Amino acid sequence: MSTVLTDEKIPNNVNLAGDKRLQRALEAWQPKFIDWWKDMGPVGWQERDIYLRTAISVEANGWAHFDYVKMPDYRWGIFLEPKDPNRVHGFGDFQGQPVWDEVPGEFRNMLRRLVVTQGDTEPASVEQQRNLGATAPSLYDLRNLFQVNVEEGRHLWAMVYLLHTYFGRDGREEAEELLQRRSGDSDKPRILGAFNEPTSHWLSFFMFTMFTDRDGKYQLAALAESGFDPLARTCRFMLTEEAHHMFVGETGVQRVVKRACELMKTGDVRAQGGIDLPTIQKYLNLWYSLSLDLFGGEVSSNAADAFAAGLKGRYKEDRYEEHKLIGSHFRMEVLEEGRVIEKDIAMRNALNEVLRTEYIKDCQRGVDRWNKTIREEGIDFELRLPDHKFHRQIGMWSNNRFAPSGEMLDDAQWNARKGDWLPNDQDEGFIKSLMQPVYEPGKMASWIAPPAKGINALPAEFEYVRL
Ligand code: BYC
Ligand code: FE
Ligand code: FE
Repeated sequence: MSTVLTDEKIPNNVNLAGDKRLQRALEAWQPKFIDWWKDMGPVGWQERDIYLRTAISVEANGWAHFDYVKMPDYRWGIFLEPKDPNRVHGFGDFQGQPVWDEVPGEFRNMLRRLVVTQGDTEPASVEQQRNLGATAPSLYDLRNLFQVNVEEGRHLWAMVYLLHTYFGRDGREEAEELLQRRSGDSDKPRILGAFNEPTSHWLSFFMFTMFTDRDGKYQLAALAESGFDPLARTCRFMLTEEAHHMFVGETGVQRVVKRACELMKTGDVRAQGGIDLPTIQKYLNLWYSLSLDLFGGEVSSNAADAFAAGLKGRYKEDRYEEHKLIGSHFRMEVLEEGRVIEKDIAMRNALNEVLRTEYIKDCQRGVDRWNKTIREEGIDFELRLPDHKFHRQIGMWSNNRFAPSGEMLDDAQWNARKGDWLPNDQDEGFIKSLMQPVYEPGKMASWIAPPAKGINALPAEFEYVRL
């Protein structure tokens, strides 16, 4: 089960060769994926050798292989964690019963919607990032961008495998549509809000991989609990790769912050070609709030239904004692008669908020590490996560205005202040003016500090992309 036949057209550990129909269907989808990759994937660089990691199995040590590869030749494969034959539903109405290897008819639509929504984000992010190769601050960063891109491509494969294998003709149609929607397109946009936002420069890229990929971590973790076993097994392996995406984001921002602090000691940060801390705070506010929206409404019957059906659990269900959640409540902020109050909400309906709350704690840990860097540089400044009600476009808070402090504002107050809290055209113009490519091995752009170490124990001046 865990052996990988890398000489197959589609590397996999699911014995694709043993199911000729499925193999043919996926081999028919493969050239469409490659066409999409060439049309909508990274602009330029497709013919270059990039030092990339490729998943070759699910063995804890040895799952990844590092070597130079041209991106269109990347071996996108299908890898599921090995099956545990004794696994039972860990939560919901079916708790304790054996997990499912087929899709139960009554939950088919709900499950398909979850798989399609998850799948849609993967190519969307590649589309959002496609132009960044023109302005990378170093070869190290350029390589990391492409690493993230090819792995999001593999995550798309993971969801397409589920669609083709378990959802028949509808699944095949959905798999086609995943290659047809386009990030930011007004006619056929990607499904979720944040995945239609432009990621037009590297500061946004780092914020995206810090905050938006972290939504990926939490959503994948919730789906990794699924009683639909193939979904759980595929998400578990995807999480292994996800860790690197968040590393790219967290350390990317940390290096920008470090550089800002260094430049503060010798004069005006912007004048010296750096990104000042207040501007970094604005992009933090933007991408954090966009990413909070990805958890859905605060009170959600969809979330309750998915939990009841055993399809989507909480972050690390094992940490909890009780897994049915009937009669329990979650205390949270709600909007009632125009006022923010605390209230007990039936737990199953509050599960989007429960997951978002875990996510917020994780984001805070990252921000704490950035603040540690600032302190170590001897600078008196603190980056902050804005309140969860700030700048929301989905859910209960989306019809009102809130300051980063959480204070409710009227439209006039909001309009007067929003340029202090979110990037304005000037900020965007300034950041873009800094985005000049640096493609000499080991060299860095003016606005970012070098990484603490290279990739795969290689030195920072390694030629991560061959010119
Ligand atoms: N934008 O009951 P509600 C990743 C819709 S990221 C637009 O409040 P629900 C990655 C919702 O669809 C992880 N629409 O929410 C990261 C529904 O529409 P319908 C991606 C939104 O359903 C970086 C209506 O509002 N994975 O992997 O409980 C790079 C009411 O919905 C949004 C998943 O999302 C939004 N933000 O929860 C690459 C996991 N939010 O049906 C990859 C699968 C809500 O009434 N998805 N709506 O037309 C889910 O679990 C759920 O669909 C959501 C929404 C958590 C997204
Ligand atoms: Fe992903
Ligand atoms: Fe990711």
